[in-house]
Amino acid sequence: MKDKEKGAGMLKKARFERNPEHKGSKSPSPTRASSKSPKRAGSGKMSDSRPQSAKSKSPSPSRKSSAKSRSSSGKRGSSSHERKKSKSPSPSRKGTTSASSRGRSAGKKKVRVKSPSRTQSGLKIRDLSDQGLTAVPPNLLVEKDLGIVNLSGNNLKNLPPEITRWDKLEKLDLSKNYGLRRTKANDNTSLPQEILTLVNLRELIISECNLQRLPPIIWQMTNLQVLDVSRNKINILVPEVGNLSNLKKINLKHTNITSLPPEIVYCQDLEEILLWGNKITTLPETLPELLKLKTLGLNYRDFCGQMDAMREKFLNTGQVKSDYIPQIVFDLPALESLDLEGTKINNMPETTNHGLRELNLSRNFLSALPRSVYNLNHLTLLNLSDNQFSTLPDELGNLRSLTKLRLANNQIHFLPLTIGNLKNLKELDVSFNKLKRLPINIKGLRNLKCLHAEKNDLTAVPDEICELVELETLNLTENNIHTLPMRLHRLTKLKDAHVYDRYNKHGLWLYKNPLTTPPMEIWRTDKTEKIFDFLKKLAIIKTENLQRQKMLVMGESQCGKSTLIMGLVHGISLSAAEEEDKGRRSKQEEADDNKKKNLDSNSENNLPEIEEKHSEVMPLTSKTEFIEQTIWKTENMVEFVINDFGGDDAYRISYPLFLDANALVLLVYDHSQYSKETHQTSIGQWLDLLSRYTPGVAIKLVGTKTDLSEDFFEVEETADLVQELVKDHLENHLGKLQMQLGQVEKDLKEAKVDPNQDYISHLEGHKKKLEYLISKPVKIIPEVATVSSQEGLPGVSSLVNSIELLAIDTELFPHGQRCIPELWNKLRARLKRRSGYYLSWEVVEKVASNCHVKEDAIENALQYLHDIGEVMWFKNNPGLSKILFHKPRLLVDLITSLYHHNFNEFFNYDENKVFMSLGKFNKDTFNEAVEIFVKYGQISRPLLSCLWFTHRLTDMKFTELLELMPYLDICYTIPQPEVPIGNNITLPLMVLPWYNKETAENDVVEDFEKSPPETMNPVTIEYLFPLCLPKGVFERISACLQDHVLTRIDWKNAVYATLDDASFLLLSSTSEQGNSFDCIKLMFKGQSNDLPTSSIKIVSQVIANTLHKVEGLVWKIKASQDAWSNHAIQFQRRNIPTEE
Ligand SMILES: Nc1nc2c(ncn2[C@@H]2O[C@H](COP(=O)(O)OP(=O)(O)O)[C@@H](O)[C@H]2O)c(=O)[nH]1
Ligand SMILES: [Mg+2]
Repeated sequence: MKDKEKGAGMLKKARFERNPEHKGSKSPSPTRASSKSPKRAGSGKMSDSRPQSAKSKSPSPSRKSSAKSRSSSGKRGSSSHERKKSKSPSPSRKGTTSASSRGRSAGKKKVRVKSPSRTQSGLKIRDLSDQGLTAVPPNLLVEKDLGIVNLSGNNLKNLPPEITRWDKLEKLDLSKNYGLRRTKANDNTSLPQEILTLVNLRELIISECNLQRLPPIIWQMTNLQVLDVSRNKINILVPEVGNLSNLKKINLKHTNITSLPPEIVYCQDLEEILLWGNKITTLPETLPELLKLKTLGLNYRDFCGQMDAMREKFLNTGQVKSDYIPQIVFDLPALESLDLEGTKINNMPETTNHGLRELNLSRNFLSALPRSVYNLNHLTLLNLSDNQFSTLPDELGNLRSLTKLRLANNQIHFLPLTIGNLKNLKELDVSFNKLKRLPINIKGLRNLKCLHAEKNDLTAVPDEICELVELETLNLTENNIHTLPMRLHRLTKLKDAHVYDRYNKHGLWLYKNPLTTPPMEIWRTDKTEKIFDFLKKLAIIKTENLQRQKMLVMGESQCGKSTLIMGLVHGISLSAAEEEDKGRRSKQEEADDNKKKNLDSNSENNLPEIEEKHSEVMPLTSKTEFIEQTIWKTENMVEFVINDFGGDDAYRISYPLFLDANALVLLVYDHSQYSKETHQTSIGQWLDLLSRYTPGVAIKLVGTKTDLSEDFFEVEETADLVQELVKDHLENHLGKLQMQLGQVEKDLKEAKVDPNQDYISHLEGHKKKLEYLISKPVKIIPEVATVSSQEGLPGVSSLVNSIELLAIDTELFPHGQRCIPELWNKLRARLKRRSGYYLSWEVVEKVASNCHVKEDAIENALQYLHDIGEVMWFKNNPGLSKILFHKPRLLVDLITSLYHHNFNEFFNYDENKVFMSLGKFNKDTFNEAVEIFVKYGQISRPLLSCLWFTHRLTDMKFTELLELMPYLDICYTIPQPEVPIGNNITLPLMVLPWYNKETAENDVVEDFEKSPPETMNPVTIEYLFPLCLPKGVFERISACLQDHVLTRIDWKNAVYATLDDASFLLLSSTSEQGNSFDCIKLMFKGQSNDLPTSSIKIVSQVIANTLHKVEGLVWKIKASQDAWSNHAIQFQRRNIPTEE
């Protein structure tokens, strides 16, 4: 075995030296690369020079640079998806009967839940309510650390002096103890003097005790924050209440009082005064001085209670002004809710209730509001229903906090345009008005869930309503509407029609309209689906000039992509396909046999036309090779070319050629395998790939295999999780970009201190790129589709529906609907008729001119043909932009023949006669050639002929293809010696760096440093990738370097090579743990102390060009001042200088 390896090494050695004469023992041997070969290679003096390019320029003198290799670490924000549920127990509510739980307390014994025994601060809670006690139990009196004592519903006459022991008591409930009642004015025994020692007592409940006077001692309990004296007929609140300076809430409901003492304002902390159930006639003028008063619980209707019919009529017609609501109500600055419903007012004074959140003015005689209402910044609810408004001012749009706006039953003719500013609005009720149309600005109400517009004079529904994607209810009953907008189906949350939710109309309501589109049999339904389907079809049919669009189906291998496509295109389910497949397989075997027999007839001159497999059912049993292309026309005649990507790793390097930001991506994941843990492999890495290569691309997520799921809810839950994790993923990505932007801005500032133009330009370019990428995130189409390819294809038809709709969405795919000159179709047909693998630009121009397509239209025409998948044209790829792949299928085949997920099956010498007949291999030479290929990616000419045998190439075509391949950036070729030396069976002709399996260890760097001239430190340039380097980029750099180096040794992660005046080591390191950036390190050694500027220029230009091809990639270069100031580092995209 050892010997064999050595032999392979000997053979390979020759491949890396351009000058066969120098294949001396000191030259590098790639097989032994890991064992210090760079050193030896270095000692080989690298004197070999390529005969083709006699570059000889003495390196320019420059200071020796000592760029330290630094590695900066970047935080990769780990996103946590656990939603924190922090529900703190609220024992104080459960343990005692508070005023608010009145009414429930009757049944309390039956439903008594185990109350918590401690307060939040750890004090004891004692609930002795409804025990029939006549005195406080002695054992309670000796208890320490009591926090809450509930003695409600007993028959206590007083509290004993021993309560002083309850020194920590916070809350005391004495409600419903009728024995506490005292009639004599000076009888103070119910609450003893000792209660004043309870300095921690914050809350006292003494409601419903049948008191006629409150025990005066209460007014000395100045620490009280909550006082509930409701349901005692006290008739009057004494001025001493003003002593309670810490009071926050006072409950005075049903106490028979008619006013409040002015002294109440001394309770400056008051937030809540409850006065319901009293006949309040006046309020003290001082009330507005309560700056914290949020709630004034008042029955405002009392103020107009005595209105006679005559006066009411005058109010209604505006002949008199309503002025009986005390002005002070409108002057409470912190008031949160004001309910003046049905108070018969016809005007409202200016208000200074700046804290108002809810304002109910319904059922009055109002036709206008004071301006100050429109400045209520916190207002969330405004109810003006049942009034006399005929217009509303533009200022309505100032109320940006509004979530509910009720305008029903007025005389409104039109809504102000500013209504669109109410971005937070969830509910808008304009029913029973005189609206003829809804303003188009209504589209601004992005959060609207409910729109009531019944009983108006609407003659149409504006298209803009279709933007209100949160709508759940849209009531259009009794209007004059003939047609519904075609895009109404976008309102996906508008699911029901003509149903009730409790007593409210819910969903879409259309009764009592002269509707013709859709017709009655369609719109009379309780699910909007039928209506929407009708409208969608209509929309698609009415879309003119809809062109074929490209769809990329991506996702992990075996997640169900190809099966899904079968369902989409042919409506075939898995089991049906398996049946069909069986039949086909036997036919296929037959055909294969025939093929093998015909093998020797590969000397034909003409390239065979390989038919594109349009719409042909693909075999199921075989895994998808690199890419399958299928043309699909939906029932509604929306046409796609589907690119089904083989998910296998082997194909990753060639993906970029087929990714397309103009296409719709179906990102497929296996629903049954999906979890938070598998997110990265099943979805995350694909999002990363797409963000890198096609910023801004539209992505629809599709979960397959839902049949393997237990129930429907699980499917929904998983889809929700997907949505959440994807959102996090993209936010995380954006966060990283923003962090980088911050960093580069900082770097720029620092760089300007000691300016170096090249470095600054590099940073500026970096900054621009980051800004561009931040502005162009991939677009995730809302709603994850979930499908199964089992019987009945559940979910597939709705996926088809949504794909069709995406295709006609001009915002997403503006190019999908364009007018195409007839000539372009002619051009297409003529181009397709040409033979060969690709067409040169001259041929393209000739064909175009024959079809009368003008020169300046060629590019547009080609772009169009590229978009619809008829040709492949890499407009932005400098090497390929002047080549046209007029038959994409052939390009796919070409790549597939080199990158295969299952070469083991193909490389079977005994089964596959091609190796013997075409490759002239014997078993040993074959094994050797294969081993070199799968280990180092080196392919010899005979092996390549075998891989390409299905193409039946002539020598000329073979050479032509060989010349083409390097332009695809996936491989490089090696010139063959003019005089064949020995056995060329293993002599490499082409190298595919992707296959190289040998990793360079750390010692290559040491070796490089020690290599001669030993006294010199290498110049180091680092490329840092804060967003990780996609797979395959390093390999592409490796391939592209070939044109510029003299000798080289390759590893999987490194290239060591020589140029005229220097040698370099290129090393890629990826950070698996994510605690530092991916990095490509470039180390140079010149022959003297001078900076090897020209070599650095060449190599850094190759790197820059390759990196620039990845649109979404960002990188930062770290290098010494020296390198920057000599303009050595190339960082912009350029054509590589061939001659210095
Ligand atoms: N149960 C179930 N199996 C499926 C479904 N779709 C695909 N499969 C199976 O999943 C495997 C991979 O499918 P395939 O379409 O080749 O995956 P691809 O690699 O993503 O193209 C095959 O064995 C299919 O039979 C599905 O909806 N339900
Ligand atoms: Mg597949």
